[in-house]
This record gives sequence, C-alpha cells and structure tokens, in this order.
Amino acid sequence: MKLYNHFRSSASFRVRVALELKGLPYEYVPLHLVRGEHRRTDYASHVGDALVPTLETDDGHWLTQSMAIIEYLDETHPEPALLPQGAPARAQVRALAQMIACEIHPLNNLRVLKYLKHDLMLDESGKDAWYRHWTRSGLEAFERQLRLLAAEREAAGLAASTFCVGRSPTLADCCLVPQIFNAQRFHVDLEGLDLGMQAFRSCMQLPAFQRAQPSACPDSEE
Ligand SMILES: N[C@@H](CCC(=O)N[C@@H](CS)C(=O)NCC(=O)O)C(=O)O
Repeated sequence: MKLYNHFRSSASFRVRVALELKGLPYEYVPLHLVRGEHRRTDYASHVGDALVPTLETDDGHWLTQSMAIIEYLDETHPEPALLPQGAPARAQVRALAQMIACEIHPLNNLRVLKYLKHDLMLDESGKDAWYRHWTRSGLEAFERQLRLLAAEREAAGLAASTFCVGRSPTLADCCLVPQIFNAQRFHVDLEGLDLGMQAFRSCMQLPAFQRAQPSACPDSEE
C-alpha cells in the first residue's frame, strides 16, 4: 500500500496511526502541502478534492477521506479492532471521531486559513485567534462528551476508560491525538481537558503513535 500524505497533516496522521496499530507496512509518499504538491496533476487526477491523505491499495484503488480509509483498514485487517463491540459503542466512537474530523478540523484546514488571510485579509493574529477559538471550543465539547460517556460506563459498572473509550485505542483516539498535536503547535489552551489529555497521554505511550507522529516522518522538517 502507498500512503500519499504530509507529516504535518492531521488527517494523514490519523491514517498513519491506524496503519501502525495494525502493523501494516506501507510506502510513505510525501506531498508537501505548503508547496502545493497535492495539486500536481499526477496526484489530483486520482483524487477529486486533491486533499491528503490518500491510500493506494495493492489492488489499485485510490481511497480518500481519512475516516473512510481507517474503516477500510479495520474491515480488511480486523485486529486490533479500532471500533468496539456493540452497535451503540461503535456509534459513540464514530461520533467522537466526527467531533474532531467534521466539527473542528474543517474550520482550521490549510485552505481555510489561507482564505482568511489572503482573501478576507485577516492578519496573523486574527487568523490565530480563529484557529484557537474553534479548536478550544471543539475540544471542550469533546471533553464534555467524554465525561458523559465516563458516567455511562460507571453506571454500567465498567472500568474507567484510559483511552477515549475503553482501555485500548479506537478510531476516536486516531483522530484526537493529531488534533492535540496541532493544538499544541498553535498554542491552544488545553487546560481542563482532563479526559482528553489522559487519552492523549495513554496513546503517546504506545509505539504505534510514536512512530506515526510528525517528527518521526521521513519528510519531517522538525
Ligand atoms: N476530511 C478529510 C480532510 C482532508 C484534508 O483536509 N487534508 C488536509 C491536510 S490535514 C489537506 O490536504 N489540506 C490541503 C489544503 O488545504 O490545501 C479527511 O479526513 O481526509
């Protein structure tokens, strides 16, 4: 498999985590977003929105959208599972993942930040305020949801979660960790996000997350 991605792209990071958790080898194909390499025709002719990541499978499919890619990996390589047993628990994990991927990330994507700066003429501090506002408020909502799920577990007599949901990483952790990395890079206040940060720390103790992190990538500039 080939993963077209960029070390700093959080959507790419989600997929790298899933590949590493499942122990799947892949070829790392870097596309530098700031230099616009994702818009090159050899890539964009395969990918409607020309975003990263894209996974090129061994049988020639070009799969886009990080969540769809991770679910594809989970279906084709079920162990370790990235979705829990039981339809309600799976829906809860998907909902957490979507709170990051559909509510926070699209507001803070590179092309959105560029539009704010170059078309709407927001200065650097205005752009950073936008970034911090939407990330912080999204992560606060995520934290509230984690608390609700923790109370539900406690009422059911289940052991407290150490990751977002349960005691092993799921799709929700694949999404949370890259978002926290980006938040730290943009100096977003992470105070009081206790359950989210506990899940983040649990993840970062695992070699899979360490190997997938931006500084471990072949195209890392750090
Ligand atoms: N919803 C998509 C988001 C993909 C996405 O926005 N990727 C970003 C990097 S994290 C990108 O390619 N940005 C390029 C740009 O904004 O020009 C997914 O989950 O894969």
